[in-house]
Formats: sequence, C-alpha cells, structure tokens
Amino acid sequence: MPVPFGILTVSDACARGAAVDTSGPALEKLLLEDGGRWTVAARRVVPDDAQQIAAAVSEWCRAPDGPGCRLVVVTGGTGISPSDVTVEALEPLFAKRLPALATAMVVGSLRITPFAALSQVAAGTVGAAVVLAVPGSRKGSVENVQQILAVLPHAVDTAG
Ligand code: MTE
Ligand code: CU1
Repeated sequence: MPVPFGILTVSDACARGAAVDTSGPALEKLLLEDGGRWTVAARRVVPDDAQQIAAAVSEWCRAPDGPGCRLVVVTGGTGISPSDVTVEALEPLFAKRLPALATAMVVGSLRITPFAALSQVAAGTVGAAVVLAVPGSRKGSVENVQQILAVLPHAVDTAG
C-alpha cells in the first residue's frame, strides 16, 4: 500500500498569488516517481505564518479525521531572514527531533552548493509522521529530499 504524504508550501508570494508554486509540484513528482511507494494525501500553500504552518501539519499528522499523512515535506521559510519562521513553527510540534536526518540532507546538498549552509533544514516526528523542512526554491527543495529518499520508507515505518 502506498504511504500517504503531504506537501506544504510556505511562501507569502505564492499565498497571495504573486508567484507560482513550483517547489510543491516538483516535490510531489519526486515522491510519486519513487517506485510507487507514496501517494498524495494533502497539499496546501500558506504564507510565512507560524500559526498556519503548525495548524496544517497538526491537522495532517494528528487529527483523527485528517488525511493521516505519514510523511510531510514543508518547503520554504527555512532561510535566515526575519520572515522565515518554518523551523520555529515546527519545532514545538516535534515529538522527536531527527537532527541526523536534517544533517544528511545538508551534507549531500553541500556537495552541490555552498549556499546549502544558508538553510535551517530540520526534521522530526509529529504523530506517526516524519516531517521535513526544506528550502523554498524548486532546486533546493528537491536536492535536499533526494539525499534521503532511500531512507524515508524505513524512517516512516519506524516512526509509526
Ligand atoms: N540547498 C540546496 N540543496 N540547493 C540550493 O540551491 N539554496 C540555498 C539553501 N539551500 C539551496 C539549498 C539558499 S541560496 C537559501 S537562501 C536557502 O536554502 C533558502 O531557504 P528558503 O527558500 O527556505 O528561505
Ligand atoms: Cu539564497
């Protein structure tokens, strides 16, 4: 049975319709083309707002009548500007922090670009789900998830 995942795009510009979300669809494609392991259960675009980010992830991973995501990829708001609040929004939700999973994404990414050092990539568990925070650019988001694609099925198995 394919495992349900959600993609949450965090972007002020995309949320107000001033930019088109290309990272969300690219991440979705990456997972859907990963050997039939995954199925889309939720997708949403929210602004850089900690409350809206936390509400979406809680609903997707913990709500009894929610979509029951076992993996959530949150793209955007991981940079170092004052408006980037994704990691601060997710950390209070994490039952377990998975710093080594985040490190694996960054170490692989640093082989591609030194600018990977400018993202607060994060990972943790929420309910039975593994939640990842990756950069907002299409390139950065896909490159980060690619680094850990092979370990995600086992991560999700052991989280739930
Ligand atoms: N990681 C990878 N693998 N590839 C990239 O191109 N871009 C970096 C970084 N991580 C990048 C990356 C840059 S330039 C920035 S500013 C941050 O991710 C962006 O994080 P944000 O879009 O979530 O604010
Ligand atoms: Cu940048």
